[in-house]
Amino acid sequence: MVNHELARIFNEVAGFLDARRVAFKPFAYRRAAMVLDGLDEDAAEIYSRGGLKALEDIPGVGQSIAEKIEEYLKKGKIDYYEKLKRQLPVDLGEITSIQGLGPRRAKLLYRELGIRTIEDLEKKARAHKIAGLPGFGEKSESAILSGIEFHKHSVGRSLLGEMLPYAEELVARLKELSEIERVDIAGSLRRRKETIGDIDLLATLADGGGLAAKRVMDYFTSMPGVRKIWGKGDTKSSVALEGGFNADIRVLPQKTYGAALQYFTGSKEHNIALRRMAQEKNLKLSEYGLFAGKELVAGETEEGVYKYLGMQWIPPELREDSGEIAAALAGKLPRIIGYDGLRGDLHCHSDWDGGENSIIDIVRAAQKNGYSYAGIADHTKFLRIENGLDEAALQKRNVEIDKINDLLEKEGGGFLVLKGCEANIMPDGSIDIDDAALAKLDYVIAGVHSSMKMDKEKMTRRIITAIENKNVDIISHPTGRLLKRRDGYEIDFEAVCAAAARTGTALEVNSYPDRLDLDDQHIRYARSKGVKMVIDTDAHDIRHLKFARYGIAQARRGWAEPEDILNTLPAKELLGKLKKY
Ligand code: DGT
Ligand code: CA
Ligand code: CA
Repeated sequence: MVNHELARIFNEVAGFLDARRVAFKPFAYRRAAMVLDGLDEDAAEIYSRGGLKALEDIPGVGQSIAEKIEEYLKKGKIDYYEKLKRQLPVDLGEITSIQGLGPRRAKLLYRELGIRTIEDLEKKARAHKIAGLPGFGEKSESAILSGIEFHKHSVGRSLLGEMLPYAEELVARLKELSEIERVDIAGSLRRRKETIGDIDLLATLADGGGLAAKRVMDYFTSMPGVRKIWGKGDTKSSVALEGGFNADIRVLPQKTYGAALQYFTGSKEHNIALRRMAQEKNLKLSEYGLFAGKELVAGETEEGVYKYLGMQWIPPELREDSGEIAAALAGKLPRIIGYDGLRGDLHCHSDWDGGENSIIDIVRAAQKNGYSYAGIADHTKFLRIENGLDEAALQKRNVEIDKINDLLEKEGGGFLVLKGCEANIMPDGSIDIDDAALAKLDYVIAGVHSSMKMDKEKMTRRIITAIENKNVDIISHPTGRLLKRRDGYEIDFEAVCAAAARTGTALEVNSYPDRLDLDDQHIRYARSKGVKMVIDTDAHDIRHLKFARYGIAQARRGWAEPEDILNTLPAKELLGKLKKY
């Protein structure tokens, strides 16, 4: 997919334009980047299908951006972007990934101190050169240093939501090869970790033979999108792909494929614990199989390996050596929620608050997804930049929802649009919109969207005050973290869960790829305290509805069962569980 690379370029173009204080255009580029990132079809395919006109049909892509896409497809680069880069030769994407540094400040840092990269930035910050610059200070200098620390931990890892679609595409391409019998995603990606180091693929061949394996290696290392070959062997190769991802493939014998799949799925910690357990039973477990002495006793299937060890098969999402082995031995693994377990999404933003799609479009997409309800949770008035709705606008929107529900009823029923909102939790814990307006809704989500740098005690009190509000049913993205960008705000999560359990307030598992908030640990803790959760997507575009699988993955990693997740219920029962009812 070139979409990813184009999105990266357009985001960077937006940054360069921001740095020059150009109005409006940055917004257009960012929007195009967002749309391209969510697109199912490769821009190269769209272009070959219908040329420039077809590119212009992509929402958010006008003539000028379409021409740049065309230029990229033809020449592999975009002159306009190259020119902007020459004028401000700074690794903008990297520097602005540091919390608190926008394009304009990056430009200032370049002009004043010649900072081009994160290394330059770190040097100058350590030498106390930044605190004295206009608009900076001691505080922002130390914030930059802690931002750099954070960046160091997350660099090199990609979001599950970026990596999984990419890996699935590789799998689909490999499946087209006649030599290949079976191909699987292994590693952290199969375990659906929230960030991924590299893509690990495993394959078996239709009929052994070294020549067939060689053909797979040739194919893999010369696929479109391969930027660099790290290694190419007879049965194993490793490449770097556009977008900065690395991928490995291993071709393995059928007879022990299950043992290899088990081994290369990991986690390393799970494997080590499992191997130790096998040893205690006088068995030897490795990627080559499970052996009693010299005899291979299991290995063709993964199920067979776990079974021979006297335990339940463990879903990959649980393989982190955090109690799953003991549970599987006792036959007591949780019956975790399935990927088809949701009946609706409660966190969709419509065009009423500047989202991409109308309510009826959201309904159609949700129906296509197999859902029986969609909850419209538009922003409320405090968030002016997101077109937050005030009381009157919310009321108008409710009237439209009523009309749509009438229409759906006439179509035969079976689908319900729910009236919600995503209100703002103000620093004192109050909600930015009148109680009377909230009371008219089916449910209320509330979240923190401002003043995030509060101390732990204050932030905890802020959120608990919202939880105690009788109109608030769900807390969105409860910890506020953004993967690879910022840690969550400081909260006493135990106290938040205690308040949620006491009041019957649900916590959200936000499926948006850079949020995944709550995370697995929080989910596991919350369910142990009887806190109910909802998995939703925070969709600002109907394409985002498919993000639900990332939230579900997170819930599975948190050992959540269907009973823990309220939107596994039909609409009526769901509403019955929310505290307003
Ligand atoms: P990543 O790529 O950093 O997100 O994490 P993984 O888990 O995909 O790790 P990776 O790609 O280094 O290795 C893939 C799997 O191979 C890993 O999950 C378990 C297995 N593995 C790798 N190294 C070792 C090892 O030293 N011991 C054991 N037991 N297993 C290993
Ligand atoms: Ca990996
Ligand atoms: Ca690997």
